[in-house]
This record gives sequence, structure tokens and C-alpha cells, in this order.
Amino acid sequence: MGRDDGRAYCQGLNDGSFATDLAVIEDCEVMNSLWNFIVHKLNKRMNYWIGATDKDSEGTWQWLTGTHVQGDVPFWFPEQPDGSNMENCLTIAENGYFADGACNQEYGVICQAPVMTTFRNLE
Ligand SMILES: [Ca+2]
Repeated sequence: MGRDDGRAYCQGLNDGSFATDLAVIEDCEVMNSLWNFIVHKLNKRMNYWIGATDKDSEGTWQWLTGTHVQGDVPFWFPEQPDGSNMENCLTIAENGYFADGACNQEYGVICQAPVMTTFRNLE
């Protein structure tokens, strides 16, 4: 699906108690474990949309949360992003690195829901 359809798909997973959206991946370990899951469990190497764009300002990549996308290796493949105004949506590409993609391309999506941690102490 295209990126906007992908985002709508992720938001549609919301069951009313928490917000779901395209995945925001700001951490190297999260990226590694996602990629390991894609390769070893899903066994589906393909491009996946995740939650960042440079639509608002070419070359300035922002996550859905408003924070800046971290630059360079180990996140981006060398020479990426390379699509200028033609590629404004972020993917995890088939090689396991970030790459920019044309937003209407048909790719998979990676969605996320907030993590909830609850403690209940003994009184
Ligand atoms: Ca761009």
C-alpha cells in the first residue's frame, strides 16, 4: 500500500483505548530487533513504510512525533536519502536501512502502539 493508506491502516488498528500509527524508530536497538524479526521470523525482506517524512521541508526528516530523524549510518544506507522532491516518505528498505521512497509506492507498513508498563507494589 502507499504510505498514506499505510498510515490509515495503522491508525485503524486503534481499538479506542490507545493510539496506533506508523512506527517511530529512534533507537538503534529497536531498529536491529525489528530487522531481525523481518528477516528471521517474517522471512519477508521488502520495503516497509515507517513514520517520518520530509514533505514539509525537503531534506529535513521528521518523525510523526515532531522530532528529527537521526542522520547517517547506521540508520541510513550510504548515499540515502537520494530522491529529493520525488521521495518524501521514509522506509526501512530491503537492505535493512532507512531510505526515502516515493509516497505512492506499494510497500508494507510497520505500525506501533504505545508500550504500557505497569507496576503494582506490595503494600
Ligand atoms: Ca525528499
